[in-house]
Amino acid sequence: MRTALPVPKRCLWIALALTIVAAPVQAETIEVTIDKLVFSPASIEAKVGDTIEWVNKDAFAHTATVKGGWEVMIPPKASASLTLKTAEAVDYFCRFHPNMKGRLVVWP
Ligand SMILES: [Cu+2]
Repeated sequence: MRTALPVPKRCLWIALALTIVAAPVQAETIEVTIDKLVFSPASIEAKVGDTIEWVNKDAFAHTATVKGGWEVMIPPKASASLTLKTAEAVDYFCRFHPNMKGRLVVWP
């Protein structure tokens, strides 16, 4: 009966190193543009630790507001960001223009 050839230890270390390099756990910044009273994209998915950046191209202020939750004020012609700390699925809106709606799903 034959036995499997032993894999040299060095190969295992190289394989391990490649795995670490190939799959970095890295926070991302996800951009949401606000233009003419519309969040774009309207629906986004992210992970805990990621940052959402809202870029307001309009000449007036908006907010990203979650009822009973967080609120981010986005000044005119400026941007504002929020780093996600909780896994949740929420609908948000602008408190000044309630027809402006967005959805955010945050994965753990
Ligand atoms: Cu608004």
